[in-house]
Amino acid sequence: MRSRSSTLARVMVLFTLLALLLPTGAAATAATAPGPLPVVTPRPQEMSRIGADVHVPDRVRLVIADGVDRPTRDLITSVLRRAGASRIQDGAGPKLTVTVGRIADPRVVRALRAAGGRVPGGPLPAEGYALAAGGTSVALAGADSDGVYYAAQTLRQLVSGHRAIASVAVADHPLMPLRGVIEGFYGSPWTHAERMDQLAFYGDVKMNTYIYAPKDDPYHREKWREPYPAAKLAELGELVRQATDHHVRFTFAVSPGNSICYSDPADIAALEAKLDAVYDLGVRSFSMPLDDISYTRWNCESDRATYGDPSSKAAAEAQSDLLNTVQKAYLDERADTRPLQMVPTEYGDVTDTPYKRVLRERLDTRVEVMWTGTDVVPPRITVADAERAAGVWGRKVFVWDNYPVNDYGQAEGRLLLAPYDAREPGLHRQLSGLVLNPMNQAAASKVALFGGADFAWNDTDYDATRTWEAAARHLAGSAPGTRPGRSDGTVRSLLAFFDTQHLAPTFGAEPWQPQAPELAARLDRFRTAWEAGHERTALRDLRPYARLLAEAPERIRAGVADRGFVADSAPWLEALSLWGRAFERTLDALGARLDGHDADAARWFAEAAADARRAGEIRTIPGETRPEGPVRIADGVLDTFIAESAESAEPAETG
Ligand code: 14T
Repeated sequence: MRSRSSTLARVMVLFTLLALLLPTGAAATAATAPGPLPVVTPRPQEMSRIGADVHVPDRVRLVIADGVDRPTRDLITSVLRRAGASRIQDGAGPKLTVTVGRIADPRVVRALRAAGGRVPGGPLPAEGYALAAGGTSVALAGADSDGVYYAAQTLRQLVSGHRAIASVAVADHPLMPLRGVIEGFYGSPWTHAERMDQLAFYGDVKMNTYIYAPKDDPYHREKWREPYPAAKLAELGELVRQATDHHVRFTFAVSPGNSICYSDPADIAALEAKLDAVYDLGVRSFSMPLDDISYTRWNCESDRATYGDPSSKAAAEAQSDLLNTVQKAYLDERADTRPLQMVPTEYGDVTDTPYKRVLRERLDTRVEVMWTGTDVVPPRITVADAERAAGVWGRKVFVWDNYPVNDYGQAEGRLLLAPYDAREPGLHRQLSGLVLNPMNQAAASKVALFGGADFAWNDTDYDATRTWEAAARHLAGSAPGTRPGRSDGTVRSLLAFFDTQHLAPTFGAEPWQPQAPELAARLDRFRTAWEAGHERTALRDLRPYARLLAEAPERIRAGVADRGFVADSAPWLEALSLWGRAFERTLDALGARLDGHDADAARWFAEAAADARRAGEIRTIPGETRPEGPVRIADGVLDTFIAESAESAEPAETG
């Protein structure tokens, strides 16, 4: 990130120099010359500058062609208002015209040309769009209604300040057809309000899939035969509408594997009744996860009679029969339904087994098979692994990525706030899609989900750091009309906080992302300088970061627009205040000792130790996460530094 901002600084210096050197007319042009490309997340396939920013006047003409839905129109209207337009009309007159519609519409194509955009040679891929903003025209052209919505989501990110839209031409489409989130963790399911907020967020980051599969919703798993009570069903209905409004497919999952009798028609009927109830609410995507069940025992005698003695192979036969029936007898009978999705009982490896062979050969090829990568919580997902997975499952697989889920022991006391990382570019060629399994803390999960959305849309150009910073800016938000840059302090505080929650565990002892890499690097530099005899320089250089950490909680509480994030992080922020103070006190103590003020040093080391002890007593919010425990802040990095500094001050032992 450092190299990028210095490049930017150099470009800006260059423009200033040009402006000074050129004659006045040209200098005026140079002063408003095209700036750097705006950051749009997910990163578009193609984006280039056309010219200077498009001016947004008071009155704007908005031309809405056929095939644009109300949510898209509302989004565009609110974007234009935020950009400074106070009157949006459909008649001629205003100096800026915004045209929105399908690429198949000649009127929209003309507008695209007028705005300086390139008209794509071939047809746009599904969900794709072209956008251009230049001169006095802005045009948004979608391949389909999703594409138009995504064009509007891009436009939202092009508003570069009051009354300005970045002048760019964009040609864009997703590389993975299925992109999103599976609420598939153990422990307290998300609340209704959290889900409503998430669905809107998915639309913002161009995710199109939300799979409803909370392990601890009894009606999803243990009591799968029982219908949802009326109040729950009403909530599901509201979620389906919210999903539709944000171009997300609400995918309903039911997991009968713990008790189903595959050969009992009554159980098949119970399953169909379960699907029917949500089909009536508008659900058209369904999933039947068969993970975390025993496949070496039957739940009824008739399965033994039908499939023989229990075995993984017999289970695969029974499972394929069930899923094929749901696909053919249920889904194929209903218009607009998507292919069934499933999670196999063997979901975390690529070893060919009798179970996988049966599913590969017997399961309807349209059924989407999920796969978690080569471990349940995979330190990396490679193209080679995905190729093998596609081989053993006989189709492209659908990744269920267990990041940033924190429902297992190794994640105790942690928020997982590292960037989405270590998934290999090029995966889209082997995958039908990618969904992330998030944390119980819904809003805090957005840091990783932001990255997952970016990767699923455009894995080839994915940059973990770029998307991490964009996530921080998104969470920080900014009130309409505030000057850009006003939230810089909040964003820096967020990134410093994320760094203290960077460790990404696995089911084993080795984490796949290290703890607090930024802080660790700064402490390393400190130690090197200290040992080289530059103690005062070392202290001076480290101080601002200690300050940043100590102040981050208050800045985050005061400045982050996403209040859910602040609520989710509450115990961690509380602990970080104490750890930050302990950090600063430690530096005070080291300085005092250098100055020969040993009494002050001793007092400050003791204060630091007391703060660290108190911080260690702060626990996760009861009932919120599955493993509950003391919250951890940059553990193994900051605690080590504080302890080692105090130890180094202890009088040397005399022997
Ligand atoms: F179906 C799967 F793809 C999957 O990952 N299932 C669960 C999931 O619900 C859970 O959130 C995730 C992380 O803990 O891992 C799976 O659950 C397990 C897997 C294990 F190997 C729970 C315990 C295990 F030992």
